[in-house]
Amino acid sequence: MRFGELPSWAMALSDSIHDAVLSCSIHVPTDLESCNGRRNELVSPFPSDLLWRQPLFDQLIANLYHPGEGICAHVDLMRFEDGIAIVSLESSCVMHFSQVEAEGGESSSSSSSANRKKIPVYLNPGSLILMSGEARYEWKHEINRNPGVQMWEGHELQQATRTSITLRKLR
Ligand code: AKG
Repeated sequence: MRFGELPSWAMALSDSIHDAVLSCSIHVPTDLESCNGRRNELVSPFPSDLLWRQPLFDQLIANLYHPGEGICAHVDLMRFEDGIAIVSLESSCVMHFSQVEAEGGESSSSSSSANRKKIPVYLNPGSLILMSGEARYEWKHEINRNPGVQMWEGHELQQATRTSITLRKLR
């Protein structure tokens, strides 16, 4: 984990992320619940006010996962600003997103949390996840790599050692 001035390789990675965001817009569903629906909107993957802040990131964590290891569902700490990037390396995996429960709302019952929909996102080596706004604050992310077979669209994922680099900005 590093805070403050990032090592030169991480600065280079941060520059690449900046350039990648500048050069692309993506189609996103207007409603995350309907990922397979047709209602799409063309947007930049990172709001421009975040993209041009200085520095773009000043904190990094590198996580190393052995086969069978993942990370439980969480929203990143509020000590970090909006706008988080995760680069996924070495092994494919599936990251799931699930909506944060409303306090005291209908989702406080155990049956509704069991039924809460999880949105799977396939990450191959080199994938970049950008989280901002609703995705950063209102959705939890997790990687469940239980020992055993992991499937994606009918194909078995070969679990190997996986490394991720998460870049964030301290408040
Ligand atoms: C974290 O470090 O908070 C993460 O969510 C890392 C996720 C990943 O390994 O892709």
